[in-house]
Amino acid sequence: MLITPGKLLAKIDTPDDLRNLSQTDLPQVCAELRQFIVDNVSVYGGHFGASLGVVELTVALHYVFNTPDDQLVWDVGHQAYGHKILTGRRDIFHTNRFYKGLSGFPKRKESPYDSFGVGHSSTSISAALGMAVASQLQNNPKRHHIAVIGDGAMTAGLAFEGMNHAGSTEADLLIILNDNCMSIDPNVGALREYLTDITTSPTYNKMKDEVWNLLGKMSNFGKSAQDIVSKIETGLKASLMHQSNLFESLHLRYFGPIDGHDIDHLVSVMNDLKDIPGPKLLHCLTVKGKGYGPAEKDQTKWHAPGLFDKVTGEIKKKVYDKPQPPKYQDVFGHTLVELAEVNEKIVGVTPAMPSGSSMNIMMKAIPDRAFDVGIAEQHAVTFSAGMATQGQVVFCNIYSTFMQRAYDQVIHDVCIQELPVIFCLDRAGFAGADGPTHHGAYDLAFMRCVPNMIVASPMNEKELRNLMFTAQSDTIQKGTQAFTIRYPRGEGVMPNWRTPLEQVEIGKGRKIRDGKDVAILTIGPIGNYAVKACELLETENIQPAHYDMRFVKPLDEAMLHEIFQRYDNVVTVEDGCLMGGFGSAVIEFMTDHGYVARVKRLGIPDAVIEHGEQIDLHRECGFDPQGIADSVRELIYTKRIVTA
Ligand SMILES: Cc1ncc(C[n+]2csc(CCOP(=O)(O)OP(=O)(O)O)c2C)c(N)n1
Repeated sequence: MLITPGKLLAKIDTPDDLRNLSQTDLPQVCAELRQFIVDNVSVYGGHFGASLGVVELTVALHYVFNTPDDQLVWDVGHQAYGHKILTGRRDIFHTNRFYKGLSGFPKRKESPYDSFGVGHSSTSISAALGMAVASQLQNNPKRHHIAVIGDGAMTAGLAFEGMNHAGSTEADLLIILNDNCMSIDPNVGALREYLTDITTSPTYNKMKDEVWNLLGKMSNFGKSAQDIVSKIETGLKASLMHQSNLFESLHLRYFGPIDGHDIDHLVSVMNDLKDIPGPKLLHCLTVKGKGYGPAEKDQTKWHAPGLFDKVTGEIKKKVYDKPQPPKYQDVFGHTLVELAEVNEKIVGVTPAMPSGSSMNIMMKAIPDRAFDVGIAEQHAVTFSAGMATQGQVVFCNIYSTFMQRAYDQVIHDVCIQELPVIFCLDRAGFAGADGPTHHGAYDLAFMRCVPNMIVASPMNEKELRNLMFTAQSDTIQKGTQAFTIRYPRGEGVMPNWRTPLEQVEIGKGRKIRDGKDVAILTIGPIGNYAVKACELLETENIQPAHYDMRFVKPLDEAMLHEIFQRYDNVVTVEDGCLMGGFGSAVIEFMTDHGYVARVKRLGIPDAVIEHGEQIDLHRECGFDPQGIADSVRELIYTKRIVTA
């Protein structure tokens, strides 16, 4: 179903077309853009509320600035649908997030208007500052550089690192703080309180009006922008602002807060700011989900709602005639509460993903022992380490991809200090439609090489529960090792998943089936594909054995001895990078113990794998059930190369 754009939007093929319109047309453009996003996302899915909230900002930015020469960097990028639609991708927008279609995030390869690839938060200030400094070095003083960052993304250390540096430069950098008081869940922490204070403080608002009056006079009297700015600084902002405005203290000129939905005002303010040199911040107040009632009301649910009926606002849910397996994240959330009710030392930590990780279940059930620390993965890990030093049993849940940010903390603050923090890595393996910025491809490789770290992945819900149960037990908590449990996005395989909790022996795998022609070794839920592959192969009279190794570290050495003594053909399967991952660990074992076998490793190759349904990506990489079966056949039927 093709979505028809409104009259004005239909004529905007590039921002030049937008810039050729009269300013009085812009409210209409905004209305049509908003409608186009609603029409598309309701039918094809994707992120929703964030893009609706920045419609006016998007139109104003492309109207005022000379994109793509001026560099516009979106933080996270989940709010950039309007930007994509205005920058030549309107007619293929229905492919957004589909396999081989448009990326759900700005991506440098996709368009010259996507000045920086994003997906992880809080990169925009550093990236735009880098661009601004490069423009200075290249003697290009006319180019503008704009970072659009949400109040959620602003909570990360990286954003502050960028501002700290920016404030010491004369770079032409405009930071637009898109303040909607929301992360995916309600934003948390002292910064949020601070932003609310500025927004509601009569002193600030009076000052803001005076600042804008002066800026208004700038054009009337034709004074140079620099003069005006220094007047503002000395006259109005000097004492109070410098002392108490966070951004001013970092030497960023602070403007706002202004209504981020008033397109006329946005255009005139941005035009004024173009003439003000140096690093500056414009604080815009917006509403996530703006213009679509249900999304304004329940902003977390409408962050990425799935398909919905745009007229009734009803989110479409698949209907099944029998009970379905739960999502792994929900098994985590419920099991955590079950464990925490018995073990009072248990605490939960999430960096800004209460609903995404289902930590919200514990936040609701036992609020004083579950912490959302904001988008701050590094802090989440070190904070967990700190609690572990005091004997708390910490479940720190971080998406595999976001854990990449906290690697030093894992090594330095947890493992070197022998602290038994439990890391639950959600969205491990291919993340699906979110694409390469979100794939949890590297965790097995980067976790297994760290000393004092156990690395496991459950093949199903029961295994996840048992691993969690084991990790919080005294066996682990009185020891010196951290414990990583990684599991994927989406549903498991067991509708009846509330199984009794049982201790798992560390480093012990499970033989799923015996065989004679080949041994298939798997780690995690991808093992369920191997089960299907074995069924396929059996019909062809091939007898595969299947081992769910359960632990990548420590490996089940007894099991591996058995495997290499009995099988000449071995296939390893992992939903993770081949380099340094599970298959590599198996080969290391093989050579270390002098075994010789033909080993085929299946997993994610040394390439950026784009977005798509998980199964499409598994197929692309050759480890869907068919791909596993193909590899087994190839291994068995290809003649062994014997060197003399
Ligand atoms: C490093 C990192 N951690 C977590 C996320 C997951 N995430 C995506 S959007 C988002 C909320 C961002 O909030 P904000 O910046 O205020 O933007 P809004 O959605 O409110 O427009 C989060 C936590 C991420 N993209 N990157």
